[in-house]
Parts: sequence; structure tokens; C-alpha cells
Amino acid sequence: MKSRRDFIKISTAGAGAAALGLSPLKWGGLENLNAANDIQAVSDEDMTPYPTYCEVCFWKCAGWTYVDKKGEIRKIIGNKEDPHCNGRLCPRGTGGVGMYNDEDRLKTPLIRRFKENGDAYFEKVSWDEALDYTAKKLKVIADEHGPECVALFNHGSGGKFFGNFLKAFGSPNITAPSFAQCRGPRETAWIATFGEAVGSPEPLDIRDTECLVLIGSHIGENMHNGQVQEMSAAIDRGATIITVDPRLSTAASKSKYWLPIKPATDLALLMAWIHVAIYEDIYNKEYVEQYAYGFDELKEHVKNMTPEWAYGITTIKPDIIRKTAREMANAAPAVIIHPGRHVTWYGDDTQRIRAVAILNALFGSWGNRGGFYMKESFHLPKMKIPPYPKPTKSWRDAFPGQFNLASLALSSGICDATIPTADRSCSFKAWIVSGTNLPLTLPNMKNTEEAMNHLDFMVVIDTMPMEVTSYADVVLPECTYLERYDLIRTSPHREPYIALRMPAVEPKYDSKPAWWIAKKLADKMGLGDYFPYDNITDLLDWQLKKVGSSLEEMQRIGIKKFDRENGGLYFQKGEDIEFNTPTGKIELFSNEIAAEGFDAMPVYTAHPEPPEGFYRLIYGRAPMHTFSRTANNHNLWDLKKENSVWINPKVADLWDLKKDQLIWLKNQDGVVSSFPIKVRVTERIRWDSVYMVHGFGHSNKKLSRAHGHGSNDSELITKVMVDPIMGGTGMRGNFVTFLTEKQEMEAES
Ligand SMILES: Nc1nc2c(c(=O)[nH]1)N[C@H]1C(S)=C(S)[C@@H](COP(=O)(O)OP(=O)(O)OC[C@H]3O[C@@H](n4cnc5c(=O)[nH]c(N)nc54)[C@H](O)[C@@H]3O)O[C@H]1N2
Ligand SMILES: Nc1nc2c(c(=O)[nH]1)N[C@H]1C(S)=C(S)[C@@H](COP(=O)(O)OP(=O)(O)OC[C@H]3O[C@@H](n4cnc5c(=O)[nH]c(N)nc54)[C@H](O)[C@@H]3O)O[C@H]1N2
Ligand code: SF4
Ligand SMILES: [Mo]
Repeated sequence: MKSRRDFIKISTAGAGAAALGLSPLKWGGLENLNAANDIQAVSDEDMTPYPTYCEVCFWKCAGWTYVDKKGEIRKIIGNKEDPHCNGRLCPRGTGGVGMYNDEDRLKTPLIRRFKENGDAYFEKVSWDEALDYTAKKLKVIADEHGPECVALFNHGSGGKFFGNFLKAFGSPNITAPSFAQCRGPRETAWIATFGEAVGSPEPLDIRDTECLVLIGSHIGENMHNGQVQEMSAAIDRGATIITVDPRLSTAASKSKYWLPIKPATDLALLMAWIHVAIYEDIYNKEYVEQYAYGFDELKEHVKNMTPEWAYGITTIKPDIIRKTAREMANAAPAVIIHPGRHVTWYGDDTQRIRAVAILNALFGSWGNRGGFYMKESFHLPKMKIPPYPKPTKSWRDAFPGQFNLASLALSSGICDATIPTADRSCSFKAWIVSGTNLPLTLPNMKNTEEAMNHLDFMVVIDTMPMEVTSYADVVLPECTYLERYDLIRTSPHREPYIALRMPAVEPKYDSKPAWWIAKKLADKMGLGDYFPYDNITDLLDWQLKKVGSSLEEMQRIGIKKFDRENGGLYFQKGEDIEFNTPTGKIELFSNEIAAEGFDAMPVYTAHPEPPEGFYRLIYGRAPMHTFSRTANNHNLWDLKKENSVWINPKVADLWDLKKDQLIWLKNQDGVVSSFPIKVRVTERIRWDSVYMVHGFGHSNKKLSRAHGHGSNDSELITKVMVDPIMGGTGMRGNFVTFLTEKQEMEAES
């Protein structure tokens, strides 16, 4: 049996005293950092630790950045007091210093200019010139079209400052890909069922669970730290893990049950589980009677959704469906049917996650130990600013009567509404893009390109010359998270915590923090009152002093815990609870969804199948990379330079494909991958699908390591299955076939 460390690949608390790259732990070859950095070991006494929270992914683990006497960053380790990481960072967090050291970083502000022959190029300019230019362009657009025609796309810490800027400017159109390309359907489903969103980190009580059901969630490859640790401990304790995945994921390989489901059919399995729970009378009656609304309707609705019915759809045998449902019931309420995170799969995602929510409700896991705890976050006071101007238009105007249950703006919707059409009342003229690599992040790259080509103006704030920067009129180089202050982290957890990020080193090159960029831009546009501080340290110290701490204290301790104020972690037995839904109950039947013209309870409908000779393209994560953002990070590049395409041996045989052979993928719309990808022949994937890790196949040559390595799933995702309830972009309805030669590819494309 493999040891637990093999599975979690997260460093031990504190990671000893070794400097970055000299870690005694040999997880996955991180010892290579040593050779790459050629750094001598330094003892902790000879270094200064600066508190931070990680920005390599959005789990935001708190840690310490150690700097030696020469001012060099030597290591980043987890903060032991932080419940997001318990003192242990994942390989990406440990390797985060590669973002700071990357010689390909954006170094100065750039403005797009044109030569006499019309060719575009970037001119290096001062901050003053870049911000003056940006302010001028935005003013012209506001005067001609209204400020609402400017949208902000953001992901990550800097987004808050640009969001404040945009609202002050007069536009409500602030969006992040973490909604319509990620968690949106989940949050919509949870709000409809339990009256609140799941949020991040997910309040899963894996620590005390007896049964964890993962439907697609590939924890272990998805390295969300605290979850990986708690799941690892749950496995060691003998908790039952049930994984539903067409691929033998890392999690599936550690599970008691692996259900290699036919992709796109999970909703049928979920409905059959609901059927078994109700008709075998193994649901939590007391809980359902007290808290739920619509049980009788649900019972009638699932009457014929038997395991035998689901077998014909999912390929999962009826006895396995029954057995796994009973496992859940035996563990209940200490059972978690994981709500998922990246859930934009097939366009019926809100309904699929509704079924997940309903199943959790039937077993009474919401609000019970070993199920979902009641999260709490800490609220910091805000400095007084003038009221924001009232916008008269919003992105919703582009979609009259549609997506009313979307609780946040749709990035894909704003992208679509940028392409002018006769029937659209709203079209966007300018984008501010901070920390999101839109061409690789939004599905249908051609559509994203077309939208960007229609813009009058686009400013990109990034750390790296990612694909998105090459479409910008102005590029503003942000310094990395290791070189800046940001807002205090107040993410929810079992108890309220705050965490400080402060610079460990000066910003390299001519890069600046987001707060500074947004404030300076606001100053230039006469909106300075919305940033009522000279330096962000003034804001942080003011906020912290109001709650009995100070910047000085947080610089010493990094993270601070407060007492819970909103009751216990779990519901008390028989406690009277009013849920934030129209009925005040957990809604198994949703009048709200029905009022929008959709099914009040989930209904399975079949999705298109791959044409002859094509296979469904599915994708996921690799433990040592985050999306497309880490592909050029030399520490992580050393661990994994490219993705591969997983192909079942039967299929490989049929096509005469060999291990490590380079092939091109062509999708159902004739789009061929720009770069070839290596074949990985493996039983771990069903024959009807192929799998690749997202984030590779970079086309920007300025990324000297990542360019041309592996393939980019986003360019093959031309068919988008939009969720009619909230506008999420289902991305797994694309099919690919194999091209073995470039000539063939050129002839056919
Ligand atoms: N095809 C496909 N598309 C997907 C997904 C998929 O699996 N496949 N996943 C979806 C999901 S779940 C999500 S959440 C989204 C994620 O989408 P994104 O957040 O867009 O992810 P990245 O592609 O990593 O782009 C992040 C950008 O931020 C920049 N960056 C990094 N650090 C900083 C910083 O400190 N400041 C600034 N200003 N910029 C910084 C990076 O250089 C990069 O350009 O993608 C979604 N889209
Ligand atoms: N290392 C690392 N960790 C990350 C990230 C990262 O970039 N790198 N990103 C973070 C973010 S923002 C997100 S949203 C999460 C995403 O990660 P998760 O939410 O855990 O997973 P998904 O992307 O939904 O799904 C990927 C899995 O779904 C399986 N799958 C594909 N089709 C189907 C299907 O039809 N049915 C079922 N049951 N399974 C299917 C795939 O085989 C794969 O194992 O990861 C987070 N963690
Ligand atoms: S899970 Fe890893 S990459 Fe994400 S915040 Fe934590 S250490 Fe950083
Ligand atoms: Mo995500």
C-alpha cells in the first residue's frame, strides 16, 4: 500500500530548516529546485520571515517567506496556525518563488503603438504615461457610451481594488471566471436549496466524516490544501470514499468504490441514489420532516428513477448504486456528497448540483458533524468613501429575461455582449483585465479573440506576458504576491481568522502592487476620494486597530483567530432553523427555479454522444500546476513541462498510437490543436473519453519555457453548453479525434 505522503504530496509542517530547494522531502522531484537555484542552506536564524498568503491558487494558504541577509528569498513555508494549510504548503505554494524569479516577467508598463506600415508593437513607457493614457481612453468611452460600457474581468487579490475603481467610475460590470467557468452552478443550486452559497474554502467537515462522495472532484490532483489533508486523514481513519469519475483519478485510486461512470450522465446516478434513499426508507426522516420542503413531490418525481433505469444510462450496475447509497445512509449524517468546485460541465450543471444538494439534505449532512459545518468569517470595518454613482445599465441588459438566478456577473456573458449584434442592447467598449488569462480561460478562444478585437480599449494588469497581454492596448506590470501588501484575508472557516500578506522583498523591475495602480488611476480620473489612504499600510493598520490588533502585531504573527459569534459549528438537535429560502426551509422542490421556467426538481436529459471516431474531451488539474499561470514557473516547470493525452489501450490499439508519440487533436468543428501532445496509453481512462490537464500549450513566445509545450484544451472547446438557469459555460461537450502527421493536419484543417 502506498503511504499517505505519496497521496497528498504536501510538505510536512514547517518543512524543516532547509532553504528552498534543499528540502529533505522528496515529493515529486522538488529537489530539482536545488540544482536550478544553486542556493546554499541557511539556518532560520540567519533569515527574516515575512507573513504572506499564497496567490498561486485561490485556497490562499497563509505562510512565511524567508529572506536571507542578502535580501534573497530562500523558502516559503506554511503558517502552522492557519487552518487552510496547517503549516504545510503544496508544491505550487512552495515553488511560488518561481513567480518572483521568472526572468520573463512583465517589467515595465507598455502601450500598443503602430508603425507606419500598420504593424503593432509595444512601447515601454513610464507609469505616469501609461496611467494618463488609460485615464484618457476610459474618459472618452464613458463620455461617448457611458461608464457601464467598461467591464472588469478579475481573478485574485488585486481585483478588489480595481472593482472599487470601476464602481467609483460608474460601472457595475465586474466579473470573474470563477463564477461562470467554475463554481457558478454550484452556488446557484446551493442558494436555491439551502439559501446560501457554498463559498471558498468549502465548509466540508471532512475531518469528521465517515463517508465522502466525490463526483468528479479530483482531490489530490486538485490540490486544495486543507481538503487534501483532511481527506488523507479520513482515508487513514478508514472513512468510506466513493469516487464517481470516468477516469481513475488519484482520489478514485484511494477509494473503496470507484464508479467509472459514462461521462455526462451523473445526474441519472444522483437521481437513482435519491430514489434508493427514499424508497428503501434510509433517508434522515427526522431532519427532512423538520427542515425540508417538497418531500412528497420529490418522492413522486423519482418514483421511476430506479437503479435499473440509471444503469442503462450511466453503465453503473444497480447493485453498486444500491450499495453505495446504503454506505451513505449508514454514515449519515456524517456523510458528504461533495458539491464540487469546477462544475461547469454539460450545461445542466445547476440541476446536477441541485441533485447533490438534495441528496445531502436527505441524509441530513448540512449542519451536522462530519457533513457540512456552519462557516464563519471575520468582518473588518471599511473606511468611509463617497457613495458610488448609480449605473443605468448592466450586463444583464444584454440578456433580457435570461440568467436571472445568476448571483454574479457572467464573464462569458460580458465577452459575448462585446461582440455587437443587431438584437443586443448593450455592447462593451473597454475591458480592464486583472489576473485572468482570458484566451485560455473562457471557452471558445475564437469567440474571445473576436470580442477583444471589437474593443475600443483594453488594459491588462498581469505579472507575466500571458496570452491575454498580447491583445492589450496598455499592459501594466503588477508585482508578485511576495512583493506586496494586499487586503487582509478574511475567508470563512470553522472559526473566523484573518491573515496578512506583506512584501518580503522590494518589487522587481518597474512593477507595482494593484492597490497602487488602482489608486493612481483613480487619482488621475478625479476619483481619489474612493481610495481614502496614501498607502495601503494606513488602511490595514486602521482596520486592524479597530478590531484590537495592529499592523505591527500581524507582521509578527501573520494570522490571528477570533471567537465565533454566530452560534455553534453544527445545528443543535431539533434546533429551529430558518433557511434563507422563500419557504424558510431546505427546498427539495424549488418554486423559484420553476418560476423561471425550469424544472423545480432535477430531470435527467441525454447529452450528445461523440460522432464515429471521436472521443469526449475531458480535462482536469495536475498537482504541481495551477491553470495556465504556473506553466512558465521554473520550479514547477521542472516538475512537469507539458501535459499528455490519456487514451485507453483499446483505443490506442485501434489507432495504432504508441506511448509518448506526438499527435495533434482535431475537434468536432475541425479545430486542430496548435501544438502536438504526447500520448499516454492507460487503462485509467474509459474508452469513450480522452483526458488532459488544463493550462498548457501556451502560444506566447515571450513565455520562454512554457511556449509550445503540450496542448491547450481551451482551443478545442468550441462547443459551449450554456446552463440556461445561470449562464455557466459547460465545456465537456467537445469531441476529438487524432491526427498523427502534420501534413494530414494541414490538409484537413
Ligand atoms: N479550458 C478550460 N478552461 C477553464 C478551466 C479548465 O479547466 N479548462 N478552468 C476554469 C476554472 S475552474 C477557473 S477558476 C478559471 C481560472 O482562470 P484564470 O484565473 O484566468 O487562470 P489562469 O489561466 O491561471 O490566469 C491567471 C492570470 O493571472 C496572472 N497572474 C498571476 N498572479 C498574478 C498577480 O499577482 N497579479 C496579477 N495582476 N496577475 C497575476 C497570470 O499570469 C495569468 O495571466 O479558468 C476556467 N477555465
Ligand atoms: N493543482 C491544482 N489544484 C487546483 C487547481 C489547479 O489549477 N491546480 N484549480 C483549483 C480550482 S479553481 C478548481 S475549480 C478545482 C477544480 O477541480 P475539481 O472541482 O476537483 O474537478 P473538476 O475540474 O470538476 O473535474 C475534474 C475531474 O472530473 C472528471 N470528469 C470529467 N468528466 C466527468 C463526468 O462527466 N462525470 C464525472 N463524474 N467526472 C468527470 C475528470 O476525469 C477529472 O478527474 O481545482 C482547484 N485545485
Ligand atoms: S493550495 Fe497550494 S497553491 Fe493553493 S494557496 Fe495553498 S499552497 Fe498555495
Ligand atoms: Mo476554479
